[in-house]
Amino acid sequence: MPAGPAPRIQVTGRARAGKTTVRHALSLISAEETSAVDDPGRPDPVLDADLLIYVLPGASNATDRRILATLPPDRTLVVLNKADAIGLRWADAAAAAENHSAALQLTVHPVIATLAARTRSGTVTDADLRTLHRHRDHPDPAFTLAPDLFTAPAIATDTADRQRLLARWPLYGISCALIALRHAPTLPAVTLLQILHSASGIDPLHTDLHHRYEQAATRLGT
Ligand SMILES: Nc1nc2c(ncn2[C@@H]2O[C@H](COP(=O)(O)OP(=O)(O)OP(=O)(O)O)[C@@H](O)[C@H]2O)c(=O)[nH]1
Ligand SMILES: [Mg+2]
Repeated sequence: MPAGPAPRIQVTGRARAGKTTVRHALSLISAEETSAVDDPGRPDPVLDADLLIYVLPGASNATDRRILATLPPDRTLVVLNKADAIGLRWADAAAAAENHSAALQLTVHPVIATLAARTRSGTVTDADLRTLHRHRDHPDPAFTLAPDLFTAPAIATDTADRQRLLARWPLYGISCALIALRHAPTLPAVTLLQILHSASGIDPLHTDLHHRYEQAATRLGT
């Protein structure tokens, strides 16, 4: 490791973009979450850290583009968060991230921070697995489109189990797990957890962050 102070990291973006969730998903205990860049009552936060993580909530607007244009490209990572809400499948989120990368001239990583925050600290329990298996061959594909459809009492008698599952896992993760178990019913819990972790998109972001962190540390140490 290079000598010198540890690089400072700021996590920024609009209100409710997912700054806190992204920070947890990356286990960035020491990173600072700034005030929202679109808070009308406050001046823009001072973005002067060694490394900046800019969180977009599934889309960018004029405020995002205005701020991003002022940030140093070599110190800025852009997260296209809430990728589960972009289009119908992961490919749609990946395409949206590529479009944002081209428009912003910055690398943009599609991520589902809520799922990544769960997979990094959680486990798939036996109870989770039992509930998932019970619904793995559910005939109605719309079942996992909305929380109230997933927990509808009319579906089966295990409403409380489905509510418990939904309290533990974001709906996108449940949907991925059901598809995985439908194709491979004998999947063990640890493998299912790995699949969900991969599905969150967090690993490429984490790798890029690690790389940028090393570069920032080198800059500080020299
Ligand atoms: N669908 C979806 N929702 C998400 C995701 N990440 C965060 N959210 C939700 O977005 C809302 C805001 O998340 P936070 O992490 O609190 O966002 P924030 O930018 O820290 O919000 P403020 O600090 O209040 O500005 C919460 O309801 C999260 O559960 C995601 O990947 N997908
Ligand atoms: Mg927050």
